[in-house]
Amino acid sequence: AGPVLALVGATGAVGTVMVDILNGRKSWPWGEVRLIASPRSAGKKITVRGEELTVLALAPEVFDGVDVAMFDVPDEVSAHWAPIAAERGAVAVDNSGAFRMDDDVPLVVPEVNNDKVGARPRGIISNPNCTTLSMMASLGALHREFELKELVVASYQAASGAGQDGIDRLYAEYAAVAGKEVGNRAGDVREALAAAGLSQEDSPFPAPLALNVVPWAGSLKADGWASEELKVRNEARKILGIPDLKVSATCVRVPVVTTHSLAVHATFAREVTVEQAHAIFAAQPSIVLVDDPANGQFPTPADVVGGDPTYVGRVRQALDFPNTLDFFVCGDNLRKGAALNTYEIAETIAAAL
Ligand code: 11C
Repeated sequence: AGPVLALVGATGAVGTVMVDILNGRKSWPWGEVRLIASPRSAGKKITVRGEELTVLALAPEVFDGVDVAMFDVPDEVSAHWAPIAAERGAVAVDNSGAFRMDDDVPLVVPEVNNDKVGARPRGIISNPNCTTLSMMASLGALHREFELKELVVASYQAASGAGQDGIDRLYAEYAAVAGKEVGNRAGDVREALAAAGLSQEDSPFPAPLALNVVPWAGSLKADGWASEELKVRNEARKILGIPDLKVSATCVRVPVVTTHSLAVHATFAREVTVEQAHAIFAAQPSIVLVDDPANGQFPTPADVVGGDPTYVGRVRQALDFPNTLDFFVCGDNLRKGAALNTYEIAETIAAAL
């Protein structure tokens, strides 16, 4: 028959992309798939590889007989249910932030540290934050050759990082400003949104996102840092295995539906040329190098969304910083940034069963 795969959060923004990934996979090791969601979504029908499945309500018994349970749900749901799945014999692969920094939970990006999948004393493996993930394949590949020492990044994060609510809000804001000449006077975008009945308090973002950029993602932490910025720092250190990596991140939300981008400024122990970096990126199966600015060729979210690889371009040797590269990365935050990486971990586990 083959192992049993469960997907918890099957009806959410990431869960929906996960179903798409399951349907598109060429090789298929699984004998059974169980789709699981909150009682509110239970009973829905979703087709997986030609078979119509009924979404099951989250309950301890649904994990009986499951080999790998993928969780695409909020932190508090994972915190409660992933250990229950593990107790019932499944390996939980969790896309939330609930366990990522726990010493006894591996945090895995297959291109970088797939060797950590086997060491899972709690039966839980974490999937990184989508912003961190979008730059890991490129940084991991460079780190192997040149030893990463310092990392300064600015993110350009899509609305879907905030889930379906974020997508819905961005579309509603676009509709509210469409055809209007706003964005010329402080406050006029807010006024246009209010006139369309969109109150700021109801938004998942702390400021208008249409015709704007918002330097904030996540919750407020000590000394003015946003939780997202600290996740980038802490998760990058753990995945790359560089506990003292110097990291500084500024996370910014932009009016893009899906695909996170990052401007990366990375300093290495050894000199690295653009040609060397190009060769390293081009050799990675999960990276697409798009770097021909003379012909207007560089990665943009609109060209990348819906794809599995991460796209890298604008590779430059920093003029005033030794051993330092600047480059730009785009990755679909719902695919490699979330569902695809989780599924790749699940596949690795299945291969070893
Ligand atoms: C965002 N990266 O774009 C966040 C969403 O830790 O998994 C994912 C949060 C997380 O808002």
